[in-house]
Amino acid sequence: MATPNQEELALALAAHGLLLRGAWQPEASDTLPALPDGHAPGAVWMVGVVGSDFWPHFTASPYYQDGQSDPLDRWSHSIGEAMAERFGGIALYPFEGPPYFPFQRWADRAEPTQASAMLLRIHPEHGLWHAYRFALALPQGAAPSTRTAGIPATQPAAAPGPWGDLCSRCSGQPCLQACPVGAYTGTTFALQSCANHLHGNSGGSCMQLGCLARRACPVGAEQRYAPAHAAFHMQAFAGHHPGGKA
Ligand code: B12
Ligand code: SF4
Ligand code: SF4
Repeated sequence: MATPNQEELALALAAHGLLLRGAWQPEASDTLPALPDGHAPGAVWMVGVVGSDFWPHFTASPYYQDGQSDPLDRWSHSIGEAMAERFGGIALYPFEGPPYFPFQRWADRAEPTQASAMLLRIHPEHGLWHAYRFALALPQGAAPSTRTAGIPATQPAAAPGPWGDLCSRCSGQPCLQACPVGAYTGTTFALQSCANHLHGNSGGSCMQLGCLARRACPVGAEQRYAPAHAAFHMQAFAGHHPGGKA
């Protein structure tokens, strides 16, 4: 099996509207599963989306159209498995768990993401408008040429303080003011208050255009999700979190 280079991987993913989001080199403490040949992975490549570029690819797929549950996870899984087989590795998914793989900590080892006041990872260019679909653990030799090599697994995810510098320097921190039910405090997220709002009569704006707090963030604003894409995530989120007692 030929070891893929970064360009090959990026090209294969681009056919699905997916992006290579950098890579990192695992250490024994990462306790990743072994590769099909029994060896430990030599590199883990993060695969995800930025903005809504992948949306037309996904909506054209049978997974979006078949009416079954969790279409985006099933779409991601089908591509992840195909890529893993093609490149002699294994695919690891953010949505399989608990226990979950620490995708946000992995992201910090692969690209310049940092903890935000919204707990999501924020990227200096993409802002909050990005997410991970899977990671590919590949053999030794598939070494990353993007940022990453050698960042230790034990390095704290966020520095300095509770958030990275983007949020610490952000004037007025509008994300913390924008939620109609104050679900974000900067260090916590009140899931049930959010769910109650989404299921109530006044939840329409969040449901149709996406989270008002997330939309208030000025970083990477041009990457905000398209309305149909945002509504899809909100429907999935509300579907998994019924309204009830706060
Ligand atoms: C469970 C889960 C949730 C839960 C709880 C989230 C939580 N913060 O605990 C709920 C249902 C609330 C949730 C909601 C959402 N989630 Co969520 N969620 C997950 C999931 C599946 C597992 C998280 C986990 O437990 N990981 C295991 C731990 C060990 O991993 P970790 O990397 O160390 O992550 C933790 C730390 O980084 C820590 N953390 C993050 N920031 C900070 C900051 C400080 C200072 C500290 C101390 C810790 C800390 O919180 C993380 C979770 O515990 C992840 C996918 C994944 N596998 O990580 C998505 C994930 C975190 N969610 C994601 C998203 C987008 C959302 C939503 C916007 C919904 C949506 N799909 O549109 C909302 C936003 C709510 C919010 N602000 O967190 C994305 C975030 C992408 C990004 N830009 O960072 C992820 C990575 C999924 C993905 N496919 O990309 N989520
Ligand atoms: S609005 Fe400001 S504080 Fe909130 S996530 Fe964006 S940069 Fe961070
Ligand atoms: S989706 Fe709406 S209610 Fe939920 S946290 Fe975002 S702004 Fe608040």
